[in-house]
Amino acid sequence: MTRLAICPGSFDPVTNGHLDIIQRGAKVFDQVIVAVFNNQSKSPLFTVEERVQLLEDATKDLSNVSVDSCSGLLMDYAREKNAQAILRGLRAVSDFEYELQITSMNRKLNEDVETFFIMTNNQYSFLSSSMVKEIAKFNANVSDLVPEMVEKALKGKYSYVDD
Ligand code: COD
Repeated sequence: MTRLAICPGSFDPVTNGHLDIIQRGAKVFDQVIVAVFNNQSKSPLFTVEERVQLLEDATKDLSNVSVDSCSGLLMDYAREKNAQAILRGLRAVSDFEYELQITSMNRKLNEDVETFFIMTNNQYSFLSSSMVKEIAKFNANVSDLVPEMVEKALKGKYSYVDD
């Protein structure tokens, strides 16, 4: 049986923290689908298409990882794909409550899909897409926080020029 995990998120934009989780998940599962959800409540900076493209570029060397976009319920998507697992990252205690809520709701919607958590690498425990956007807006260096394509895309969004 092929073990398929879905790694869902907003990925607005993908960071090295997300990639760490995706890479480690890809070592354990046969196949990983990174699913970009359009979470309107978060007022995204990047369109879903842009987020998918950045993720595709960032994961191009991982042969068992693919990227997709979806709307609707995660558990409906998991059922449609015949996935056995959901893959999420945990950074700090502050993530726990939110993750517990999502996981409990998802389990109520579909008992057959297990959620697996991967503890983030310490080096990325402070890293979030929102923080990256906030500092990129003020032209701070984000090169060790995000893949190169994302750094370029952020520069494009905030339209500042290199010195
Ligand atoms: N290190 C490690 N992991 C990280 C890091 C980091 N630095 N940063 C983020 N992560 C992890 C997050 O913990 C998460 O597991 C994943 O990476 C994606 O993060 P985000 O922030 O891009 O994604 P979220 O939390 O906005 O995703 C929310 C969902 C889209 C999964 C959620 O809203 C959802 O399931 N929506 C679909 C509707 C649905 O089914 N709702 C019912 C369940 S509530």
